[in-house]
Amino acid sequence: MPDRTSDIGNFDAIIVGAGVGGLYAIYRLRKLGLNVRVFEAGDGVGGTWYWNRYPGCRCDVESLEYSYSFSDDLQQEWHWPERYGTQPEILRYINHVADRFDLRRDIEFNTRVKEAVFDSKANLWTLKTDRGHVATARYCIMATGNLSTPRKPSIAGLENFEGKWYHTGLWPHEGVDFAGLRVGVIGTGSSGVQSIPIIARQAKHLYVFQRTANFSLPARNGPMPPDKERAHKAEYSARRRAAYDTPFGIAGHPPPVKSALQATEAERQRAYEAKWAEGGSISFLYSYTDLLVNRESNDTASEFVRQKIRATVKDPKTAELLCPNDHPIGTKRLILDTDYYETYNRGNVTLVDIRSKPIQEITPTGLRTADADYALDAIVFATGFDAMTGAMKEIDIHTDDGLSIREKWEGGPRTYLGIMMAGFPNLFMITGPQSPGVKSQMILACEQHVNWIAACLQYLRKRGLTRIEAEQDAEDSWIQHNNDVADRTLYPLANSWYVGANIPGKPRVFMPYVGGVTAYKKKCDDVAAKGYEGFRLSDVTEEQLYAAN
Ligand code: N01
Repeated sequence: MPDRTSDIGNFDAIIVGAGVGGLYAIYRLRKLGLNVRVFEAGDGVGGTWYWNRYPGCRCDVESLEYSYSFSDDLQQEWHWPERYGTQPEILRYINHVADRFDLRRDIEFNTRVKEAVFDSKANLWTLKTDRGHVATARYCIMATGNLSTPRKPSIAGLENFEGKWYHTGLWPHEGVDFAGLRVGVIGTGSSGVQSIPIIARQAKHLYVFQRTANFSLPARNGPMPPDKERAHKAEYSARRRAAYDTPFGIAGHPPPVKSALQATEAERQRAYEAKWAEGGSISFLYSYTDLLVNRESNDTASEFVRQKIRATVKDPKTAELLCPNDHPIGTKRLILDTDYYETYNRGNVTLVDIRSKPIQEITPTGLRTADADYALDAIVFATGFDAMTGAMKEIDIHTDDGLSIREKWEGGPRTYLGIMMAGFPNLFMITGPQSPGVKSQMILACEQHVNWIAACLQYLRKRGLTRIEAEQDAEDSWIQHNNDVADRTLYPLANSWYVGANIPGKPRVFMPYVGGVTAYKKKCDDVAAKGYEGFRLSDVTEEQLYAAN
């Protein structure tokens, strides 16, 4: 373990992050015969599933879909015990993948990359870590994740709090026992909504501090039916291929055929009831063709869910506070829950509206809002992440001519395809901003990017080329296209992390690509087929000669 600067050598590629994307990148790049090294901040693999160990943490995409497709043996032999994987199950699966494909030997754990600098003459990236490593590589692949920079709000007084506090995204590995405690949960996004029912069952009293109500649907989780698993596995390859022909990268949901406004009120109720009973967010949003593009259509679905909340939560005042009214359903990540709304019928749970009565400070013994004091033994921040750009900006990424990511992205992220950026040669991102990653099945998104990058590196090698860089024009038009597509939808109406609204001061820019997985993959494939259209490919020695003359 280096305790001062130590040069650990030169690699063909350095990968930052050993989550789902980073691990698959090791596998693919090794197959090309490349010499890779990975730096990972945690002491284990898994990325988001390594850090988010809060009670109730579970994937909102079904297990048979949310898994790697690159090895048929792997997908056939792995058994998912439930419809939706729990965090421990998914982490066990990722660890299994790391072992089965012998991926750990290239990973440097407990090591956070602090700086990455590109030397344009040597055509090399140099990375420095918090443990003093210095390593160089021709290619650098950022597999740093989209929801990997936890953020808690700066609330005065936290340092004097005598109880314990936690962030859902940085949960203690040994777990937390809330039995007998007065607990406050701040935040009602996916993490809050998943953890609240579990914490409520343990705590003496739970106070939920809600600023904005979110839409949540029942997950209808349950044991995996053996016949479903068998049938799915029998046609796994076809299903994986079919997933690329869907907007969200998830197969098995027949696409809707008409507008919500073409259906009668009674028809709509029947359709929404069926989806509500079935569980799942994609199927619900797939009820009609226009729920995410037409406000009037969306209102019918939003109101259906509000009625469900009113019918579930016994106290009418609490029910009304839980009814989202500031954004169309689906324009923020649609949450899947188990017993979330039911939890507010418990005697030991209180919903506190901090929109009308904001938190003023944390006191040594609890939390003070504009109109009351709450005595608390523990506080849980379920307050989210500096999403999509946070992890990249935490690393000082720059080139030797002075261009830095922090400056380039000052007004919001700028990328070509969410894979590369003009001005940063040989620097790839896995599921970067302006790609559909977070709006799709993440493992499929990671595999698609890694496959694209691997094919690109192979293409370069075959032609004796050593440098690839996005062209400025291509980047500008991709961003314009992203914005045009987003502006045709209802997404920008929500104050979501998709637009950075949860981080004070973050520029309001719509970051994910919402044109759908099918269109996006086609674009990536076309770009490659046209010899990497929109990228400048070169042999650095030619550039050096050019520069020298
Ligand atoms: O974070 P969030 P998350 N004072 O940003 C509130 C994925 N994920 O960790 O809406 C008071 O969604 C904030 O309020 P507001 C999934 O993609 C997936 O829950 O800003 N409250 C909001 O209620 C998800 O979307 C899974 O007004 C403050 C909450 O904190 C993404 O991760 C599970 C506040 C933050 O919600 C992020 O989810 C978990 C403040 N100063 C996560 N600041 C599954 O697969 C923020 N809040 C199921």
